[in-house]
Amino acid sequence: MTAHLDTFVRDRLPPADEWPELVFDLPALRFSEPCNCAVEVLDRRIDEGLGGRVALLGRGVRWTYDALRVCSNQIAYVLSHDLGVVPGNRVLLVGPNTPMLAACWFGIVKAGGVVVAAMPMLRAAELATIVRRAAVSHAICDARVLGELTRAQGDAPTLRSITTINGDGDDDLGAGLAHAPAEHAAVATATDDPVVIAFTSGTTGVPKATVHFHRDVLAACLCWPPHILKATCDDRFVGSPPLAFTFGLGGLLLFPLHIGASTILVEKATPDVLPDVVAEFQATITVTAPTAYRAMLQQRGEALRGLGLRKCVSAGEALPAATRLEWRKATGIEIIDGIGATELFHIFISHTEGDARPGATGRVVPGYDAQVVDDALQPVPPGQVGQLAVKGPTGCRYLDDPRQRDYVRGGWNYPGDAYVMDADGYFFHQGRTDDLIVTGGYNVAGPEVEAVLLRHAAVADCGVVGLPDELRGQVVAAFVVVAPGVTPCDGLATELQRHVKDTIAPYKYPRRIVFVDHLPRTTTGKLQRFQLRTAATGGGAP
Ligand code: 3UK
Repeated sequence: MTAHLDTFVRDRLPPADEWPELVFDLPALRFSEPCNCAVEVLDRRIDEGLGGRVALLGRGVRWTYDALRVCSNQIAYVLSHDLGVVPGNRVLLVGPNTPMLAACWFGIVKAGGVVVAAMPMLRAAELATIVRRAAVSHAICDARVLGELTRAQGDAPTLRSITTINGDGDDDLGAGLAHAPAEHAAVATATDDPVVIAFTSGTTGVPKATVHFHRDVLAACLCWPPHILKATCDDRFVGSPPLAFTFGLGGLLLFPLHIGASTILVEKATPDVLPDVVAEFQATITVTAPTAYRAMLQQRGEALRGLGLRKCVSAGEALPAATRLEWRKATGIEIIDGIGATELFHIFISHTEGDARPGATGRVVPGYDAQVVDDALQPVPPGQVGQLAVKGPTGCRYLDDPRQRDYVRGGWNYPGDAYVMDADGYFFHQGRTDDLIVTGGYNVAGPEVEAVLLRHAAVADCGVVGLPDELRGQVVAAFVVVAPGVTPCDGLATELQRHVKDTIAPYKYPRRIVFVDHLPRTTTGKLQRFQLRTAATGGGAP
């Protein structure tokens, strides 16, 4: 069965033999038809009697579950009745994290639409690419993005309607909501009707469009959150990832609401202001990237302890042991690390606070299965480096893309990460397989060297990559941001090299050290190692 009248996405899913094997072993992962995940995540809380509790907080906003449900019903009504959205249509959603953006997510899903969320800082050309790839018909954008999106429309003929939010014009959604009824039935979608198209955050190459179904969203809510995060309905979530990134969509919207907790959605949650936002809204759980935890430590130090935080989640890239240790020293909190991927929707290897091992991402999350394999895709024994393979209730389905056959092989998903698993089942990240440094015949994992450098007091942040070298094939090069008050000089470079040689095998030491003001990162906090490589080989400043 399907509720989609527009079957564009369903028609462009990969052929069945290219899908990952899907595993639904956890008893909680039995879904009945029909299934609209907006109803399951949001409306069910009202059925459970939580309607009067606070769902969303933001600047000047405090919405209960009841209020959010009504608002999302009204948005669904306006989309279906006024704007002509038909189940299966793709609806672009662009804007900074705000309560209204979140309400629109639920409204689109209730209208049977497929949400195509995009980061608000994208420019017209990038927005046009997304609109064309997903054949988007309708867009809801923050009023401040309207100019850019209107420019994109010229290059993206499928886009026939743009509605703004958080604006004050007549064409703003706010005007339409005034006449919309509070009650409006959600479209009775199927468990396997597509509901989200997430574009990969793109540390390399051309973005890929990953399709997730209603049941995938619910599976994500039922695996990592209850088994690892273990938040309660009294928690208040806050953090930096945009809702356009599945890390943010899950961590800052779906997971809190699925358990009746509150989430704080603010436009600016960069590390310089995040501690203030935590204090202002009395947040108990932070969701952000390792680089943000490091920056907060640099800027606030011991003052972080007074914030009243209970849990801290890190994902997006490897959490170095030094950052984990420093954060615990400053706050008393053991960070929960977890690796997730857009293709798998959310986190599949992680650990509880009591189960943390410095330098390890954790163990496989209940509901998932993971192994480390060699080039022939055969499992390697513990202690040996190989490629990470994973499967579970969610998995990779690219929209009409031959790269499906690279990501999924033999039923397993291959996120592109090198890992070592120890005898206890802990997974240690060794870098991206495309980032592994080979120097003089030795394999060096950039993140390992980064972790060592970060233990030095003069280092605020760093990125380690391989640069081409006639003699060694590649040399290990470290791009270093020094701590406040430290002056970069040759003496410091020598000192850092010695520090690495004293701590790990000397062949891993960075033969080249480049001091930089900042590192190139994606908006989701991921270090763009390819930028460091191209900059250093003549492509301009990183
Ligand atoms: C890297 C990590 C080591 C890794 C994401 C949580 O990052 C997310 O999705 P993306 O598609 O990137 C996936 C890739 O990022 N990575 C992410 N987390 C970690 N490496 N340790 C980590 N803890 O290379 C992975 O293949 O942007 C993260 C939840 C949802 C997500 N989409």
